[in-house]
Order: sequence, then C-alpha cells, then structure tokens
Amino acid sequence: MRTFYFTLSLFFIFLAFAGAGCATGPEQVEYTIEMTDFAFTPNTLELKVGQEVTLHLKNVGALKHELMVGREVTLDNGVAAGFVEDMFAGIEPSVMIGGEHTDEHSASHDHAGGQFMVTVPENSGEATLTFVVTEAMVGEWDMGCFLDGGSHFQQGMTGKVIVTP
Ligand SMILES: [Cu+2]
Repeated sequence: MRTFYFTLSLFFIFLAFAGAGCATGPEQVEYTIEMTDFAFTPNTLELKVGQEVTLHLKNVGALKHELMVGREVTLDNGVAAGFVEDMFAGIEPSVMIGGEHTDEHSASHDHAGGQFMVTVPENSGEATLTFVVTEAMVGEWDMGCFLDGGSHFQQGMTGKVIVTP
C-alpha cells in the first residue's frame, strides 16, 4: 500500500512538472506598426524562430492600407502588385479586424497571386495578426503595401522583416 501511495505521489509530481512545461509555451512578443500615408513605423521587425508574434497594425492615415510580407516584387502591367515569395506561405495567421475575427483577408488577395495580406481600414482602423515564426521564415523579407495601383509601395510604404534562428 505504501508503495502504491509513493507511486501515486510521483505521478502527481510528474503531472505538476508537465503542466508547468505546457504553461511556458512559446515566447510571446508583441509589436505595434503604425500605418500612415505612406509608411510603416517602425519599418523594421526582428523576429526569432519559435516566437508567437502578435502584430498590431494601426492605420492612422486617411487612406486604406495593407500589409504583405515577402520577397521579390511582382509587376502587374508595370506596377508593383505584390511579392513572388510569401513569408506566410503554408501558415494561416489568425487575424482580428476591429476586434472581430475575420477570414476576409484571404478573400481579397487575387492581385498578388494568393499571397497572404491584411487590409486595415483608414482613419484609426486596427488589425491584429498572430502567428508563430517558423524555420522556413529565416532570412530577410520585405513588407509592403501595394494599394492604389502600387503607388503606396512606390512612395515608400515598405519595410523589412528579419528572422533569425
Ligand atoms: Cu498603403
């Protein structure tokens, strides 16, 4: 009987440790990026593999803006329209727009060949996106807003995302 209680208590100690392990989870980081006509501020993000990133996008401009992250700009009739490579390829970040969960971002991206993007309404519109940084993201990426026929991008609405292992 004594052995039984000893084993039982070991089991509970194990559970306590396992529980603590789960509670730790991935490192969580939060950043706020302000969108204006025509810039991202800050315009550089440094992320690490394994981090759970929450990005708050605040559009304080008078125009609607979007965020895409990728490499190599695609041209559509000579204007910048998106990226060839998508940093979010293969993952589906969770997106909240104005405090509500939405899938709208995935329905409005045909000009960029299926690239993930988030569009944020003008005049204090807000969007929050959450994702876990993967190995496949290691390297340097560009941020961009390609609205109004690529003119935001051309006017400097760009930035960098640097992902380290
Ligand atoms: Cu824009």
